Amino acid sequence: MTFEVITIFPDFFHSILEHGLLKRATASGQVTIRLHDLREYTDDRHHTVDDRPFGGGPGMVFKPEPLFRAVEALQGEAPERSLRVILLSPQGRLLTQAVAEELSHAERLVLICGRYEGVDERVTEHLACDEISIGDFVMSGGELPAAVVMETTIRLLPGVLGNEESCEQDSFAVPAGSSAAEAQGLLDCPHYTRPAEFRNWKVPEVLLSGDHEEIRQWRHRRALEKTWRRRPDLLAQVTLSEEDRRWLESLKGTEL
Ligand code: 9D3
Repeated sequence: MTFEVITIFPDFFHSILEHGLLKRATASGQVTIRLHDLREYTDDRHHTVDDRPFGGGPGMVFKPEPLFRAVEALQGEAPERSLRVILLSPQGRLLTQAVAEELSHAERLVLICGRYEGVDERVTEHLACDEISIGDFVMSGGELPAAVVMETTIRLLPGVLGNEESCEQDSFAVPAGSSAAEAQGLLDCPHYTRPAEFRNWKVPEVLLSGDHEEIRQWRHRRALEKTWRRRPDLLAQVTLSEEDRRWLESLKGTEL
């Protein structure tokens, strides 16, 4: 899989590409991440990438020409490999695990990182296939969001987390790096490690019991409880068993 990142701050990505998952995925050759400096696709002396908005108002807008030229140059390099062009923007559809899953099937993704007040709408309409936001908060550009999209997508690729053998037909298979709760669409249960007592705070007895069935049930209930309290929106998408329902019923009236 290849990511083509178009940005005015290519250096921004160097440190994240040299650590953890992104480093491993690129070093092993499973993923190629190429950084393209938008200024190299300008044709004026000052390498101008932005201009004042028509109609007036504050701030600057990315000009269309350098972005079109950059994407067309990439397409020209390998015309047989189809490009999926994504604009990172606050107006995009929200990045979710399902969106990342969808992107992980692409062969070659172009990520356009905007800056300033925005990008000329003709880029959105006629160059990008897709517009993605990472959440309802204001950032100052698309670089961190692009890194988030790459990280989320790359960890789903077969083999990247060492989970080649986990087979998709097995609906109980939990992908490497995710918990049983996460696989069911729940928030995770609490985790503890040694010491069993720290500053008078004790680890729940059941986790020290060695009773695996009890532990499984405790974890599942804690995951359900946390999801119910904090993210009831997630609970609406989960299929609950009769026992789950009874457990949640027993929590009602215990709102913290
Ligand atoms: C404060 C300016 N905003 C109102 C006029 C518009 C605006 C333009 C450009 C707000 C943010 C940005 C820069 N952000 C991104 O390019 C961006 C982003 C984000 O801010 N939040 C979540 N996901 C994304 S993806 C790209």
